[in-house]
Amino acid sequence: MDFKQLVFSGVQPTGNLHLGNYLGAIQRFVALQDSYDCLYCVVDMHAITVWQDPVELKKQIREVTAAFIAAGIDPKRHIVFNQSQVSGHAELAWVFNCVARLGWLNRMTQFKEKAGKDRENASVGLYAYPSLMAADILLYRATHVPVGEDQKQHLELTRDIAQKFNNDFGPSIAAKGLGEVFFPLPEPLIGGPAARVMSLRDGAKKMSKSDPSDLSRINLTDDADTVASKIRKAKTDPEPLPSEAEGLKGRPEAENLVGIYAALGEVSKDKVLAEFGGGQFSTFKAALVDLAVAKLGPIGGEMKRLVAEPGHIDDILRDGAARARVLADATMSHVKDIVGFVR
Ligand code: AQP
Repeated sequence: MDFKQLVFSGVQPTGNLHLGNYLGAIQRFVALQDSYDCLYCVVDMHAITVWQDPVELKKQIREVTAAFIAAGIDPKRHIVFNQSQVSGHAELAWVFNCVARLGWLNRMTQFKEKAGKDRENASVGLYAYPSLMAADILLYRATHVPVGEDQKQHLELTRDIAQKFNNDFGPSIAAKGLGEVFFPLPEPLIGGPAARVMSLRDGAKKMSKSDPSDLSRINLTDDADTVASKIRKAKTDPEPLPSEAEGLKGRPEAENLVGIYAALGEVSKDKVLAEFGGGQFSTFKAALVDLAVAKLGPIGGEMKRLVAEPGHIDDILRDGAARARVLADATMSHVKDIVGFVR
């Protein structure tokens, strides 16, 4: 069956939006706007799978929305909204909790990392997070999902859930005249030189909102001096930069900084190394500071301006949610019929 090409992706309002979120996700959301109809969601229901202060959560929902708009997402041409305003996400997640198998969820590495040693004390929501993520995407029968490398496994699970739903309910889907399959198997859009941006302090750890060290990440709202100081302090190794990307193997910190430069400058790593290969890190870092400040400065400035007008952001979210609800309600009516609920 041919599905309408549609992009869906989300970002959690869990504070400290950083360069990894920008290069792995938001910058790519912006680029997809000309080729697809897009839904970009502030996934606040995912955020509460770990404790969030209610006052802070509201601020962070508005901050992620501001980042979307400041980066160049057009909320009139596309749909920008927060998840909790569209009840279909929770409804479909429940159906998917009954489709997904315990064994599948047991394999999810993100749960293991986030729950850590205190697994017994993790929320049920954190465990069931991938079912809700599948619901986010499939509620709109989205075909393409731009995400960072860390979300690859969850995307695979989304495809497994879609496939099992299509198989389990195949006769019911056909009996309702809905074709052979109801849900598409969405394609992850992962790639580019910064699909996994690493911590500036440790090339083996991904850059993350929850890293206790602020020096590990560049926040989108950091001012120019802070960006410069974090890049200057970023961990490197004693060798000069290689002349080709191949030479970055086994040098995670160097590879990370070159990848960041390439993604910000929208060029290949080889092109970056053609310019900086053989040189010292200090020269390269100075150029990276200039590029990062030129690219991120206007976004951070615009975010600060937008969050000062919360009423305007709330209007954008309400309008987006109303438009998302129309699509979501259509899917949920079919899902309820397919599953056999009376409505
Ligand atoms: N380091 C990263 N490199 C590339 N992409 C990244 N993403 C996150 N970190 C990196 C991508 O950003 C999008 C939004 O992520 P999220 O906020 O929904 O959740 P996350 O992946 O859990 O982000 P964090 O920063 O690591 O948060 P914490 O510390 O709370 O776990 C996704 O597309 C993600 O792939």
